Amino acid sequence: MTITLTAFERSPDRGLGLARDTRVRWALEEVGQPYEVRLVSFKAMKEPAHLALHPFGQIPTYEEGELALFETGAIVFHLAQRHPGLLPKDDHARARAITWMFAALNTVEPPILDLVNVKIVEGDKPWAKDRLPLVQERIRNRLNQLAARLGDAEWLDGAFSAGDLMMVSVLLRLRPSGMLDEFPSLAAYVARGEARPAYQRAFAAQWAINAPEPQAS
Ligand SMILES: N[C@@H](CCC(=O)N[C@@H](CS)C(=O)NCC(=O)O)C(=O)O
Repeated sequence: MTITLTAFERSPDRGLGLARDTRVRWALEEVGQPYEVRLVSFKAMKEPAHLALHPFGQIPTYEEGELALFETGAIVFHLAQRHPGLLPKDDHARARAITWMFAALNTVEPPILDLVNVKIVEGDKPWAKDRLPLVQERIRNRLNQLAARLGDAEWLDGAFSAGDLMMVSVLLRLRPSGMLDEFPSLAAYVARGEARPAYQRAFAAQWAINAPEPQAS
């Protein structure tokens, strides 16, 4: 059955791969499932046809026959349950890998998203400058805790899992700020994720759409 994702017609990150379709593409590549992509404009994302798939008018969405999903956590979890490669067989190890998926989305991603909010979305507000250090401090706390748990391990809990895929995807969003480099072990962890052939294929696929146009000289 054909799998179809939606993605930005033109990602605001100009090909950095930070839009959330990349993590779903990565999961699909890890489990070896082919997929198609339907590109949507910001306008189309807020129109009824897309809202029927995604109640919040966002990307990505996932369609597979009669099944339509939104939320990258749910989509990656669906893929990880259906195909080998992203979740361990052992019950406890599997539950821990799922825990890391939730931790990435629920505990680590929110303060990172706040950084984008305070710098860009709320950047012109009078209080934005005062709020920035607070947001950065929250991120540093989380990253210190995460780095302590990772230690010198390759992945968060044994073999690479959907938990790592989600955590690396979330941490990547910090790269433009330079904050990831303050945590060398996490920067190396992210680099290991990016080095995976499945990630490389996912990145290349979004780059083919989002790479900046060459400047006319
Ligand atoms: N929690 C959602 C977040 C989805 C999301 O924020 N998507 C962004 C692109 S990465 C989007 O569509 N932004 C445009 C908008 O919200 O209008 C998920 O993980 O799928």
